[in-house]
Amino acid sequence: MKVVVLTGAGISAESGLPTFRDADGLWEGHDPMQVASPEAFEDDPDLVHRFYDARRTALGRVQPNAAHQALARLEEHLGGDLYLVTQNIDDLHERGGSRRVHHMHGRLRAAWCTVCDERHHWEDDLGDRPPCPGCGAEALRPDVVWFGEVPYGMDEVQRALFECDLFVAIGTSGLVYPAAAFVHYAIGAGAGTLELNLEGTGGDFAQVREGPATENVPAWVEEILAR
Ligand code: BV8
Repeated sequence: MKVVVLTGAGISAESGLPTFRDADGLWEGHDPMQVASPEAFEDDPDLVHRFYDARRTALGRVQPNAAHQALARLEEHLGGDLYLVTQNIDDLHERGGSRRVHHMHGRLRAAWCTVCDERHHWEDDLGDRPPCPGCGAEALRPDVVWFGEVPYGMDEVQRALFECDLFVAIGTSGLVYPAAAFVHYAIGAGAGTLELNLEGTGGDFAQVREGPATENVPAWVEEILAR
């Protein structure tokens, strides 16, 4: 059985990382377009660096949770029949044991040089304009996909969706495209669809299970492993 799993901020919420839209969410006080768009970076790079430097620091203080760890067990069991794509820029899937994770919106612990186009693993701040380790230019930006930018590896994602038998969305509000359209690609491919979320988002899923990810995801994975 070929399975595609899409995750969003909700899977990392119980690790202590705020989501975007929940009450005290990341967008609280920030208009997303003010901190997550190339125009914003052009207008006020200090504000944008402060936003991502703070998230990179917070990421250093949290650990993966039972939902991340359960998906790593599912990868062990399904091997290449599992395609895990995340909107999250945190590295909790990898720290939870998943080896193949596609970050369609980029990574917080990576810096991208806008002069030599190289990407570098990065755990420190970028606000103080450190030089690019490759070319020395002070032109590093967070390696994240901002609004209006093309998500990474969409061809590979679309191929996985067209070939899957089951599509599962975990902890995502389904408000940001193209990720929000994946369920429709899967339905178009004749696949089953399942949503695991704190509360249903009203999307076109055949099955919805409400509740915290750290309960619903391990329970669902145990069912697949027991088949
Ligand atoms: C693009 C990186 C062209 C940075 C992010 C069509 C219609 C309308 C608009 C558009 C459209 N197509 C494009 C657009 C424009 C735009 C868009 O979608 N705008 C929205 C606002 C309407 N999209 C773009 O600009 C995209 N680019 O389209 O390029 C293109 C497209 C395809 C092919 C070629 C070219 C780029 C979008 C990427 C922007 N970057 N992140 C950063 O992280 O700072 S988006 C960012 O917001 C996240 O990555 C994520 O994608 C989104 C947040 O959503 P979620 O992860 O779902 O989080 P949220 O807080 O909303 O929800 C959390 C959910 O979890 C809730 O449902 C909650 O109930 C649940 N939950 C909470 N706790 C728990 C839980 N569930 C379980 N357990 C818990 N404990």
